[in-house]
Amino acid sequence: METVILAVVIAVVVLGAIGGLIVGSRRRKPLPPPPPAAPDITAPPAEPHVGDEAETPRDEPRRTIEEVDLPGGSAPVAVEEPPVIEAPEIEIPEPTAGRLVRLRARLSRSQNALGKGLLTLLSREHLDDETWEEIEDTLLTADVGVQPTQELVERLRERVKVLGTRTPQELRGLLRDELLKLVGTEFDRTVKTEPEDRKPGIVMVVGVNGTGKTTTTGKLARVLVADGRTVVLGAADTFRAAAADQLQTWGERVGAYTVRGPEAGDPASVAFDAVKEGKEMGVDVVLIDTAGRLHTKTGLMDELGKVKRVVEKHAPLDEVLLVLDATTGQNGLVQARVFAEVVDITGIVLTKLDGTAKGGIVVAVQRELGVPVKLVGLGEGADDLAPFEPEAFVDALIGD
Ligand SMILES: Nc1nc2c(ncn2[C@@H]2O[C@H](COP(=O)(O)OP(=O)(O)OP(=O)(O)O)[C@@H](O)[C@H]2O)c(=O)[nH]1
Ligand SMILES: [Mg+2]
Repeated sequence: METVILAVVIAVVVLGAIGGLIVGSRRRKPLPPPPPAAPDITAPPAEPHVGDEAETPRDEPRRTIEEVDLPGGSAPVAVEEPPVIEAPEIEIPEPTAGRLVRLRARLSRSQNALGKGLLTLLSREHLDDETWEEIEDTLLTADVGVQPTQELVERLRERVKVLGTRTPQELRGLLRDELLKLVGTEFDRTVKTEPEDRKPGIVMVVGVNGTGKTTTTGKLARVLVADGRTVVLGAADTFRAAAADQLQTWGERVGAYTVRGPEAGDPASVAFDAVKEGKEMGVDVVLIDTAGRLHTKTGLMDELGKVKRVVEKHAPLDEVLLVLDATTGQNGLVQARVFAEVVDITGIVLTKLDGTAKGGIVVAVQRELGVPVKLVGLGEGADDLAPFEPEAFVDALIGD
């Protein structure tokens, strides 16, 4: 009996599909309020189209094909409504070109003492020894480092002498020149994510606790997505479940899938799996976030070495980014040295440059490792990560 009723219902629905008569659009559930960021929220609700009416109303109890006992099992197929998949709301991050220029105000504000301070000192009428000492102090306070400071002061002294009388314009040009030389314009600062011979590109992010690794990994995923690339994230910080959640949240915002492992599991195997899944999914880049570790803890540093070796069973890493908190100053150099010994660092990310006057660390750390600063973090916002451009950086330091 029940079967007969079901069959009749189905037949009616199928007929309805043909006639376009049965289920009026008014019977549908009201649409949920649109997500705030969806671009089409201003559009009026779509008009019903031919064939729309054939859909089983969403509030109707759903029947599976097994419940419908019809010979041959071919007829009910027309009734099966495709599952309603709610597309997650995915953000389209803003493009990365010129980001440092956009964030320049922040740099200028925090690095005021360095660039403008130097300019003011250099503008003094009499550049006596005391003034040169002040210039030196300014550089040292900004963490430029002893050696680079001495070099810079020496060159400035020389050039100022040659110049004789100086206009403010000349001084600015001279300082810009010398600072640029110090920061270095020769480095290749692109983040390597596109190996020629294979996919995906593999990037690992390392550093001590709280420097901004996970945030940077999330921001970098956004940068890549903005550039039209597909990304898988590897949550190889297995110390805390919250760490994987944090990364996954970043990923979800831009539609990047996150590979995670059990809490307290082996980070190397999560990293390995992330690359494996990235390969299988055919994505462009796999970004691996690692747990913060003190460079003084040998066991943890060994573990990091292992993560790298295990991932390299797939392919060599394209990029190992060391994340340094710019506010920690010279201590960052010690960290850099130890990390570089364990995993070959290919690029430095300097975070929290918005909150320190110690921008000179850019110079010091590059000297220390012979590796370029490739990215800088200039805030907690999702798009506050910028490719490092020496010119924009120096301009921000000394102002226009
Ligand atoms: N102001 C500012 N804050 C930042 C920047 N980058 C990261 N942060 C903040 O620094 C804090 C730590 O960031 P995380 O990304 O969790 O650091 P982590 O290195 O992953 O930390 P662990 O995994 O615990 O070692 C967060 O509050 C971030 O918002 C930056 O460039 N500027
Ligand atoms: Mg983290």
